[in-house]
Amino acid sequence: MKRARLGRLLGTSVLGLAGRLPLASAASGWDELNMPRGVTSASKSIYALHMMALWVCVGIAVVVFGVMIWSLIFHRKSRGAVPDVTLTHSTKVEVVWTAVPVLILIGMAIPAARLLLKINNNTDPQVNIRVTGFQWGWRYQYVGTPVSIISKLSASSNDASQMHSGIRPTAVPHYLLSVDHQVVVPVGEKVRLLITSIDVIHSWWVPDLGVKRDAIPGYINEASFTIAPNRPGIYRGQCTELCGRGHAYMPIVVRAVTPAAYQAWLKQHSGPPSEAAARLPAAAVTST
Ligand SMILES: [Cu+2]
Repeated sequence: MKRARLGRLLGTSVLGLAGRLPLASAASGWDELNMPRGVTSASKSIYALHMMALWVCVGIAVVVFGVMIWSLIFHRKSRGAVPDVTLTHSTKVEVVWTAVPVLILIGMAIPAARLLLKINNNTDPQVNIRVTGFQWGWRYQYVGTPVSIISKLSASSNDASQMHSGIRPTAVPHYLLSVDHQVVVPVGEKVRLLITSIDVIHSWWVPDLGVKRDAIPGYINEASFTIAPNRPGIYRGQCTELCGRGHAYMPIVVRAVTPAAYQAWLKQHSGPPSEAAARLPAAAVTST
């Protein structure tokens, strides 16, 4: 009885946690427990590599635990098994158990290295965006245009996060994963991000895009992605470098739109930079 209750409790907790995974996208069932497939060719390749490594691990586990369990059952002392004290060294066995793991590792390293080269190819972008992390938000400057936006936690999430606000966070849509100004990008075009920071180390992470790159003061890190033309939508992420007390309050929201809608959006926002954008460093220090 007790065991059944414990099982139910664990099941409920695990499923409850999975259901609440903040960045779980439209996945359902078992997919919620897995990493997202994403909407870029890089994210799909990362997912495929992850699944390949998973199944290799499952295969190894089945063989290793299979032999262990079989030995425990059929070669136990109570069945009359006696330890082999004569076998102290076997060159053949040592060669096999060294060569097999090496071959498995090489087999996994080759596609992993290929994919690393592919996802780090930042050449020939069609859109360049300079991303600057600050405590606590992100500034996006569209290179070659006057468009510059500051993206901070949405008012609804901010209000609910205040102590004694009386607002239940679960009642707020996309709590801590919504912003006041979303970064807009076109689908089907290669977007290159030039990522840096003005204070401490942050990290720009949007799982559905397959992008996670540190924002380091004094350095410019590059990352790029191309969202599949048939996947316009909203993609959410977070800062993933512990960056201070407001670390949990600097989400990222990417709105992917058609190239025509993107051009229209650019035109609409091509006025002089807002006052907030102009005084970013001071605002960054005082904002929460
Ligand atoms: Cu941060």
